[in-house]
Amino acid sequence: MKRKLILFALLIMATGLRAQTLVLHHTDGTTTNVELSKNFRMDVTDADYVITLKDATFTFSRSDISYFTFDQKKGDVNRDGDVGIGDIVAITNVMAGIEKSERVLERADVNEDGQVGIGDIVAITNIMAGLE
Ligand SMILES: [Ca+2]
Ligand SMILES: [Ca+2]
Repeated sequence: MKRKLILFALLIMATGLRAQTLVLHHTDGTTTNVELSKNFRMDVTDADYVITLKDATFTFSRSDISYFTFDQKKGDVNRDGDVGIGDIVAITNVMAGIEKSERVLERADVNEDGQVGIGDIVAITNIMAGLE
């Protein structure tokens, strides 16, 4: 069992940085979401932020942007962009003490009760079932 969990942990480490959403907060209070691919770059020119993805380029005027944040789907513990079985495995790894990263621990507390436990797995299954 433990060996299996370690393999899962390695798999999660390999895929954990995949999909993420960059949220651009405009000076007028609106936001734009850009789904980032694994390899993206952002260039800052005198006038613009230029975000280059695998198959697209976005240009935003620097004077229109207040700040950036990264958005994260509730329950997407392993940050692959979806809520699924991999997130349950990630929570199990936290519960087993295999995963100790602060940031993963934070994301693993899906029901926000301050602990990582069976309640978070229930929360994930509820999200998967469309109940939450
Ligand atoms: Ca996930
Ligand atoms: Ca919890």
